[in-house]
Amino acid sequence: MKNLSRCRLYGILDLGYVPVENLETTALRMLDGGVEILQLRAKMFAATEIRTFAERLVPLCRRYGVPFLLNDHPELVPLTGADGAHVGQEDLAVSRARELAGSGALIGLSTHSLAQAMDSANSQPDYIGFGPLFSTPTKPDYLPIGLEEIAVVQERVGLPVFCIGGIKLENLPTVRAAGARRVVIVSGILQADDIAGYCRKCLTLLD
Ligand code: TZP
Ligand code: MG
Repeated sequence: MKNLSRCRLYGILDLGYVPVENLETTALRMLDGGVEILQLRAKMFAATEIRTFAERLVPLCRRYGVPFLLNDHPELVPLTGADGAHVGQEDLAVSRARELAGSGALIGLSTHSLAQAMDSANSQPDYIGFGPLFSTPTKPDYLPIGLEEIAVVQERVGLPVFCIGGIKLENLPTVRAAGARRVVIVSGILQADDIAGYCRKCLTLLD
């Protein structure tokens, strides 16, 4: 499985954008396009349903050697064979998520400011998300934090930093120019006519 520090493009399969019947086909398009981490985000589904979705996605991600993470639900990691879970500032603490997910699981943490990013040194996730950089309908209640702090966060936080929020192919050069090395893209990928092609173009810009 690919080492997180070598991953540049992190895709989230968000069931707010994708009907459940397209779960596997969408995941396969993302994987074919080269996403290097895949997360399932299913905010409006119960844990029992998320468990079955995860069981469907784990073998696909395994085939590509791509880490498969669950948004929230670290307790489902040992039950589904997922590689880890991602928690937000308002969710379970990273340490508790690690206990539930089991040893060796990857735990990611959302951060929304320089202060939260710096504070992640205390909770020791495996990576942080940093954003939203731009306003985004995927997470509408959060204030955009802009591009100014990306470089300093990457410099000071001794973890892989994945910039997130409103990132699309069109603004990726600007995000790169601000210093971002790794990004998470949700709606840009999921709303593309050619998902695999879109991912490939993003990867080229991230090289
Ligand atoms: N966390 C911070 S912004 C965001 C999340 C989950 C949503 C990113 O989605 P999009 O569609 O790429 O803007
Ligand atoms: Mg959460």
